[in-house]
Amino acid sequence: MFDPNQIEKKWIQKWADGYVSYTADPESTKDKKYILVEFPFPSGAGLHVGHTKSYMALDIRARKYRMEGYDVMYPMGWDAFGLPTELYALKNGVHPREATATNIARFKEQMARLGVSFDWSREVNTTDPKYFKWTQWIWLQMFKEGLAYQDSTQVWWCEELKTVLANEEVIDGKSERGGHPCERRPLTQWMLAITKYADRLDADLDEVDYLDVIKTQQRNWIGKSTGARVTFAIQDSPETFDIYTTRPDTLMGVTYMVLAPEHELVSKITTSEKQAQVTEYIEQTKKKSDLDRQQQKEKTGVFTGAYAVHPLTGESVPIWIADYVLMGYGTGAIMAVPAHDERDMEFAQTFGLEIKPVVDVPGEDIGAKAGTLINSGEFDGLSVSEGAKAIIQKLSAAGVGKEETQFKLRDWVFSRQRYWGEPFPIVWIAEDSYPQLGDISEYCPQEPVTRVRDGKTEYAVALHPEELPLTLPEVETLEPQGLGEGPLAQATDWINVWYDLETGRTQPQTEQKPGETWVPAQRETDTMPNWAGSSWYFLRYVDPNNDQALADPAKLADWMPVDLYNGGMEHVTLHLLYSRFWHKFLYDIGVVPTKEPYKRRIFHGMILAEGGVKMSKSKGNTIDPLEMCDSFGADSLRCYIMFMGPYDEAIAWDTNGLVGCNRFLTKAYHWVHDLEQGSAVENEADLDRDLHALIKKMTEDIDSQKFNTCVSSMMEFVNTWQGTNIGSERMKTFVTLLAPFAPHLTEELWEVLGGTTSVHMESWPTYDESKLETTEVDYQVHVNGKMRAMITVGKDASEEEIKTLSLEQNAVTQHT
Ligand code: ANZ
Repeated sequence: MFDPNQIEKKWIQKWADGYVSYTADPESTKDKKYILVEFPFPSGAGLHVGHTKSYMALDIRARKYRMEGYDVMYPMGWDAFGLPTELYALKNGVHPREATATNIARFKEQMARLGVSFDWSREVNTTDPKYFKWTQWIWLQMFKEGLAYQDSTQVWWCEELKTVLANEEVIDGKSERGGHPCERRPLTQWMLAITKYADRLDADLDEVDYLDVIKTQQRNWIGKSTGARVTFAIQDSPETFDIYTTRPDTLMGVTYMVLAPEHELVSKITTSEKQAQVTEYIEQTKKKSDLDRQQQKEKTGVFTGAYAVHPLTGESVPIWIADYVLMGYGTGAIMAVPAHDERDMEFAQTFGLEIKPVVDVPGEDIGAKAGTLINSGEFDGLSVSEGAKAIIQKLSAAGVGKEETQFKLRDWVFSRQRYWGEPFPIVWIAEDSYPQLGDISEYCPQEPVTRVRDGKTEYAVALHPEELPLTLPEVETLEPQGLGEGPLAQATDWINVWYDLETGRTQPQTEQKPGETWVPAQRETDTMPNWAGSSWYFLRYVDPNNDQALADPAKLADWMPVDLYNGGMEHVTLHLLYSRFWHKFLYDIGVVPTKEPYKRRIFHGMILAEGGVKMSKSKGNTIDPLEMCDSFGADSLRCYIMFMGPYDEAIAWDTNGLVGCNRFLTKAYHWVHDLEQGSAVENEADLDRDLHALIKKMTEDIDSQKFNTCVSSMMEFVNTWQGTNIGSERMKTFVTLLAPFAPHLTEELWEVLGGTTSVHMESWPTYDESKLETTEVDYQVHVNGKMRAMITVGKDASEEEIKTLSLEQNAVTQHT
């Protein structure tokens, strides 16, 4: 009887005892393949079925590469800092470190049940000080190069809770905890200047092999656009303001202007009778995030009472404020062309503003960038692109406009007012100490980073590299401390240190001042966001225990770039972009050998609940992969998850399908065990053709993630040939093909077939092209237009032979 649990238990134990090794061999001269799957956040909920899909799929790829003779690295680790652990710890009164350790242990135990060939010798954990030492080190290099700076950004603030909240903690403007009202407030934070890399992050996408949808996501997020900056004067005022437009060709269709409510000009130009309304509107805007503002269908706004002067016609154009214009993009001000922009159209219709068409667009789409200019005076008759050129030329001659490239990408808000993250490896020192810094300028960026505390300017200075890792202090409570400071603000003994201006070393202030060159300093109480540790983890797998460098350059040269990277569709924008940015920075400072971290990036489609809806705990429709392993075996689960459908599509769970895969493996099990008793194969050529076709199909389809067709082809082969004695050599070939999909069962079958070493160390079968050729042909025999019989003849049969055979058929003779 096929008992998957017993077989799987047996092989898990044998593997643990060293029967097979998945450790990438540092000494190997074989060609290398680096297969990477996103490392999980070890949540309290344990492994879910979505995780298993990608681990299993890339496991199949890793196993096949090994069988093809590559030295394969397929590592795993833990993305373990972050808000969910902190909130969980807060709720349950445990330390986040403990919660993390427990969850990792659980995840690891669960993963061991899936038959995935991870190289555990390379395990990394972002919360391990030996790891985050290097996260801090990388940030420090960015700080010194001037890429880390401080700026004020809008954050969610909850007055009731006296704390900053993360986006995830605010739902419809209310705090998730307690449902208190929240509003946007400015807060000074650490930023990373990713925009300095915007152009390269866009352009270098040409050099990588990502799925098209992924490249598009990256490009959209970076949002490179070309257009013009145009300066508008304000009537009866010395003030001017700039707008950014991607459609300079529509300049003659401008009927009103809009400033973002936060625009600095608003307070200067608003007329006294409009003041109250404008102030009220600005207050309302504070309650909305940028995303809300972009997505809302209804347009709102207020007239400021002021007018701008059209730069070409001199006409006066009313200036409004409206929240659909964002402060963070372009110049925070627009020229509105309702005839050719949907948002402007909605706004103009709401407030009864003029709509003036200036492009004769060819179709229905008013915003189409095509057609000829109309109602545009001297520009009439020009195409939109000629029009744009001519208008920019005219503006530029008058000194009020020029061509401009813009990116949607914003600098990265890189601090959190939270506990469970990496501390920043700097200290703040007061301005009176700063002039003495001359000789340690290597600890400061050229452009110093400053903040103002108690009316005094303070300077951020780097810690000496040997001060790393800077670990987290113990704190009384994880509750935020109010006024925008995180839980670290309580750790005064940790915060207040002596800083040596000569060496960048620190000593706690609880000890005596160590010497002349030591000045009082404060540690930073913000921590890094969860994205930090995941922005470079793939580099650490290459050399996880190195304490001299984040990884040995020779090893990086051996392994980088990652050959194949898989993750969820939800990570193909931010995580992918952030890690590409860090990698490019590390390339620029000579730490990594390649411009791009990943050669190929793919994603897996979601597994939906039965009925095609999203799985969620609250709906109680989740599938526990471990339960499925217990009931059907990990091998059946693996085959089923691969069999469900195209890898990148979202597909609904169906337990019947899992039962079917279990049946397939049961058949294979019995066939191998009863091979000798099987009936003789009648036509060897047919058998070989099927077997070699299967090898070819699987060789090609695994490489292109068509795992579902691999499983169905194997099923077809078993259905056709089971019960026959195909001979042990051919059976060994079949078992080898099945091995990446059903790693436990195939070990067992391999043993039954006489194998004494692991099937996973066998070579991947190759097919013989000549065996694929069909040796026989089927013909229909028709008599007076009706098909009466089928005959099979050798493919080289002569016409005469075919005729003779046809006439021998009973069904044929009866009708002639
Ligand atoms: C006039 C115009 C006419 C526009 C037209 C579009 C169509 P993308 O392509 O996304 O870069 N815009 C500029 N700054 C903005 C801001 N801070 N908030 C909201 N909208 C802003 O979009 C650029 C276009 O979005 C710009 O071109 C501007 O509207 C608007 F037929 O100017 B356009």
